[in-house]
Amino acid sequence: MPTSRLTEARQRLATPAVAAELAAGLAAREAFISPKYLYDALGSRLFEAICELPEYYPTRTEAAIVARYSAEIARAVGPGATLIDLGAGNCAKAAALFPLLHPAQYVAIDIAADFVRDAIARLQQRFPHIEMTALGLDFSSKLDLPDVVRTEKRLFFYPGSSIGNFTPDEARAFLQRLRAACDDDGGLLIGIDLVKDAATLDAAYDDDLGITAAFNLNILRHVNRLIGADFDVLQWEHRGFYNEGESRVEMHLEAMEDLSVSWHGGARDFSAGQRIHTENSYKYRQSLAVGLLEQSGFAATHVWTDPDNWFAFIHARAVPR
Ligand code: AVJ
Repeated sequence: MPTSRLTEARQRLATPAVAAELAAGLAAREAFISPKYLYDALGSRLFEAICELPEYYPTRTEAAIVARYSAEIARAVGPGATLIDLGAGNCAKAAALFPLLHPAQYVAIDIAADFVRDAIARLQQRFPHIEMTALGLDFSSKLDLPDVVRTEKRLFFYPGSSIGNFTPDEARAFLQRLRAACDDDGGLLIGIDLVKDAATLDAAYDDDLGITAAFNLNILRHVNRLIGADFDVLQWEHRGFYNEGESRVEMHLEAMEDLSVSWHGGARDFSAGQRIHTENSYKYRQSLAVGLLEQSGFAATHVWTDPDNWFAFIHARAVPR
């Protein structure tokens, strides 16, 4: 298939902006790589596998909340929404909502463009009557929705506690951009992971099979392709743990020996034990989660949780301007 090989080739090298962002992170005193680079084709599949792990409670806990309160959720949202899925991945979570929400249009956005396009192609077969669009976009710093996206009843769908990748300040700014991107009839369906005991969190982000470790390490191979770096994954070790003081899980990659890495336009030495910070996953108290929405121009209409209070699924409506 010449077309897909072309697409693959085109996506091997980063745009200048992406290359600059990655190089700046690698050169920083405390090196970091943005978690959005976890999601190349393999990373997206590894994340799907994480969602099946017994240790990784968020996906199944959220799914159980949605299943249990589906009628209430449907009533809160109402039919005919323009359902805009932020970080749609395989689109499975949104697809579970279709029979309840009866959206007029489904817009699936993901930084992994080919992955989400394939998912939409399959989903359109199952739901031929719903208008669907796949958009390969990085929406983390700005949200430019093309004209194909209906403006009526925009409902942003942001499940899985992806909001946790932002600091609370960034999360507010992001939610404010969502508010600005919908009319007064707009809304938000969001999943937010709640604070819980450290042992549960540690296990969820450092599972026994090593799937999360593979997911984290794979970011290095993605960076190798994007900027011609020469990371050797065998020289690095996954770290995933709860930082209670910061109310967040952190993922890092730790150098197991003294080593050096080079990439197009730069190089750096790492000493044994030095880390690259790859992800934060903030955990909220329920009241703070609701506060975050209120500070961003939304009002929570319902907060649904599981019996253990591990996860919150929230419907919020836009506060009229
Ligand atoms: C997709 C950002 C919600 O933070 O739990 C899973 C990503 N990282 N295991 C999360 C992730 C490690 C996930 N989010």
